[in-house]
Amino acid sequence: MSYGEFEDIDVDRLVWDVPYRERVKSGIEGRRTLSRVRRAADWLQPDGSLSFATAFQPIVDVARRRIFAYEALVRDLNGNSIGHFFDLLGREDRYQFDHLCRVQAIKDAVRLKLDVGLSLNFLPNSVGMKNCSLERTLAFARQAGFPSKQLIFEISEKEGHEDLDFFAAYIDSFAKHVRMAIDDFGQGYSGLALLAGVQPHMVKLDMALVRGIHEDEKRQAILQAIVDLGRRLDIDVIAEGVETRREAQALLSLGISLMQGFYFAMPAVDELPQVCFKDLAA
Ligand SMILES: [Ca+2]
Repeated sequence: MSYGEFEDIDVDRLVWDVPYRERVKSGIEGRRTLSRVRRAADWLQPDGSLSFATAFQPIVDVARRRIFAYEALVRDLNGNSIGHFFDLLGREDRYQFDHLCRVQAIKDAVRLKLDVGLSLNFLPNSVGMKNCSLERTLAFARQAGFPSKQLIFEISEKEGHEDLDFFAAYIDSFAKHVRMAIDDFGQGYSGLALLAGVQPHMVKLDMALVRGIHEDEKRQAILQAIVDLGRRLDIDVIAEGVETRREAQALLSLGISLMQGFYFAMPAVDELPQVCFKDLAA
């Protein structure tokens, strides 16, 4: 592989040792970072230390008063979201970086002795890509000694599917081996069409459907229908973006027990945030 104008970069400098926010201010810096992503991907085995961080946010089972899983979120070293960084990357690099984030999350989960579910995001169009597919993430988990039964893959609905039939078939076959969730449900590209074609284990309701649910009868009716659908299809429903006790109470009364959001815990870098259950809505 040729790295063109970046050939002269010292491999040791590939370690992302300064917050890359500083480096991606301009397009040129973005391209430089992009190249580092590509090279770091090649260089990752067995232990490339990258300076982005994994933040963990609990997904809580309110009725059972336990933590169901932790979603791994990628953050810079100051704990800030780096969603904008994906936009700076070209197609292949974006999926490579997405894969790197999952690899880092698994490493961190092993180190932090995470013993519940680990929910990992992936961009849907990475499924057929050779070096950043789900298989590769799963293989890394096995290699790292992280049990695949603890893994949950969240399929983002924020990106359109290039081939929905292929995607649905891929997801369906994969769901026989690892738990799958449709992420951002209600916001994204294919929603019900995707749900008609696959059998995920869970759907994660987009926060736009959840926000202010306690005072919005129309959205209550929509969520009730999704909960009923989930029961019929044996799909768990998770509510994201829960920020207040009243939202949590309303969701619980709709039959949604799995919740995630600031009301329960902020995402935290390098630790597994705990939840104080006595303060919850149940
Ligand atoms: Ca997610």
